[in-house]
Formats: sequence, structure tokens, C-alpha cells
Amino acid sequence: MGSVLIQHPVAVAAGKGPKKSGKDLKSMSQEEQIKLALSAAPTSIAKEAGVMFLGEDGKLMEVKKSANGFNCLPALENDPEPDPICFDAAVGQFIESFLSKAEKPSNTVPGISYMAHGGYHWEKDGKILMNKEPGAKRVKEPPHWMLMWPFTSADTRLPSRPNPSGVWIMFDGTPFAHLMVYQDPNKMKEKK
Ligand SMILES: [Cu+2]
Repeated sequence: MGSVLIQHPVAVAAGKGPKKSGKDLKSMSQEEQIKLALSAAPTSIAKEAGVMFLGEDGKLMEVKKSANGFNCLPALENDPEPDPICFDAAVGQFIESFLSKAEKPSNTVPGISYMAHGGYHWEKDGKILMNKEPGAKRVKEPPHWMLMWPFTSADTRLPSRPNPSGVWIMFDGTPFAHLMVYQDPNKMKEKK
């Protein structure tokens, strides 16, 4: 995940925010947004996952009830295009903490999330930023999954930037640090 703007699909529908290229939440029905949200995880998870939308208050609102503990959002940021994500309960806490600008995530156990379409983050002067700032550039991330737990590159020796191994610590050195794993969730075979 990258920086997160609190943007309700309805606010997006009203045409707020920057102009988007290609598909956009604002041109989608609620049904299409639900489908998009669920497409962030492998089918084996998505088929029983719930769906949430981001409220204007930054709180997650349930749209479809989860039967497996996972929930999906049609977009975290919708900029420049929807970046759907599916996540377990711990990551739900992580996202809510991030959105409310809490000092640290409230999850007390590690959480897993999936972004099968990839996402975006902001970079400036070789640093990964938690929020957009002047002069920062948008960097596209490939399909990935994430492990939300505050690992540090100092302790683990894992890189704090994208690198050829495909694994790195995003927001290294902050309480919102998490492990980015550039593996396509759709390539995982369902456990029999
Ligand atoms: Cu991330």
C-alpha cells in the first residue's frame, strides 16, 4: 500500500480529486465496485470475503459481510486508478489506524493483505514517503501481497526500497512498516 487518501466512492463519483486515466471508480456501479474489490485476492479467498467502502470519516463501512475473516476495498487511493485490496482483520485495524493518522497501527498480531492488481507509492530523492508531498513521484507496484508487522531493515537486513528480490520493507523505521512481497496472488495454488 502507499499513502492513503480518505476518499469515499460517492465523493469520487461527484468528480472530486485529480483526473484519472482509464477505468475509474466514479464510472462504476456499486456492483462493479464490489467485483473490483474482490478481484484483489485469489478466488479461493475472494469467494467468501466481505466488501467494505471507505467512509468520508475514514472509517471502513461494511457493504458485504465476510464469511472468512477477509474484507476487500475497491480502492485505497483511486489515484491514478483503483487499487483494490483484500485484507484480514489485523490489516483492517492497520488500515483504520493509518487512515485516522494514529501514531501506530492498532493490530497486535501480524496481518496479511493482497493487492493482485498492484498499487502505487510516493518516492522522493530515493526515499519512500508515507504521504504525497511536493516533488514526489508516483511509482507503480506490481501485483503483490503484504505482511503488516513493523519489521525494520536494521534488524532483518531486508531492503527498505523495491529491489530485484521482490521483497522489501515499506515505511521502514516507522510503526507502519510492513513487508512488501512482489508475488502475484493469483499465481498461488489453492491449498487442497
Ligand atoms: Cu505497502
